[in-house]
Amino acid sequence: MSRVLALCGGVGGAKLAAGLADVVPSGDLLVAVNTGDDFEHLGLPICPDIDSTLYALAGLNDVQRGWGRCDETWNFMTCLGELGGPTWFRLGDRDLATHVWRGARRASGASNTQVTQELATAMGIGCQVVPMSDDPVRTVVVTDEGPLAFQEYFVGRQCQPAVRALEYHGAESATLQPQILDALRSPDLSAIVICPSNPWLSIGPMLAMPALRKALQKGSAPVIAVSPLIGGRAVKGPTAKIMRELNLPTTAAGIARCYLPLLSTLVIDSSDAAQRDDVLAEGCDAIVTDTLMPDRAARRRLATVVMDAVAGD
Ligand code: FO1
Repeated sequence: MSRVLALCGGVGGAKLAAGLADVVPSGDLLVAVNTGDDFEHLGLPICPDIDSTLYALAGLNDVQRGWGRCDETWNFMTCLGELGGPTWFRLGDRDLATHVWRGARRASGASNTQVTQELATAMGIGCQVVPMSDDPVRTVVVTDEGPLAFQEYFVGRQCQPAVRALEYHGAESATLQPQILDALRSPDLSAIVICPSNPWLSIGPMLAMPALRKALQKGSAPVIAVSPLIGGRAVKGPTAKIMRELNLPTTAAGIARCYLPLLSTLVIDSSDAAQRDDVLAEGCDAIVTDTLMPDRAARRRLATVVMDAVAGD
């Protein structure tokens, strides 16, 4: 058996997780998901990255919008607005069922891990999907306008304030989800894949947990990351903007630096092929391939490249 641990958060990450689920036997794939974006809204526990990952793995995600469910309707939001309720954070009618059910299960004592697994099973997902921790970790974006809670920055302010720093409240004391720890200690672990998620917003909260950081430092298995940049830009989201604001080069080498010294290999896009030597100079291996994932075939192809790199290690 050869197990794979994927670290995932956000839309790009969820796409590669779906590709990996197509090429790795379901019992061998564990997808660990960022919970730094989680917050309570209208009395409901919202776990955006878990939901993006579950919807992508189940083929229920909205491809155009990038978040939430496909074939969505918005009657709840319309009525909420008519009642004077907050409409800045949109919950579609179909999506709402996930949050209400998660809230009900949590209120009856189920952990976030249990609920996530129940949701995954109900959606017909074969691989294991787990939150990075069952303890609360909250990403705070320190901006030129002061500290902002993650969703206030991301959705409320549309990522406009300039980022000065990121804080991951609770990460230092959060217990790493036990299945992740088991995978990291397993002699069968063949690779840790860092999906093409935002290094600061999606992967940063995970790496801020000492148990995960230490396990990666020990070299449990090769760490292979897929760069979220294509031609110096993110497909979606503020990765490049944040890199500029943090005075980092918006290049593949800049991404490699986020994960060094933990990183063995960085997969970069063909349009960034000229940056391969810069990545090698950072001290890790580099693989050049097409990293855009517009459809299932592309997701599966990229996942195959990643798994072939692992096998060839
Ligand atoms: N993103 C938005 O840009 N606007 C929204 O109104 C919004 C609502 C929303 C509801 C549920 C959910 O699971 C995700 C939602 N997202 C929304 C996406 C989410 O805030 C971000 O994509 C992630 O937190 C960043 O990875």
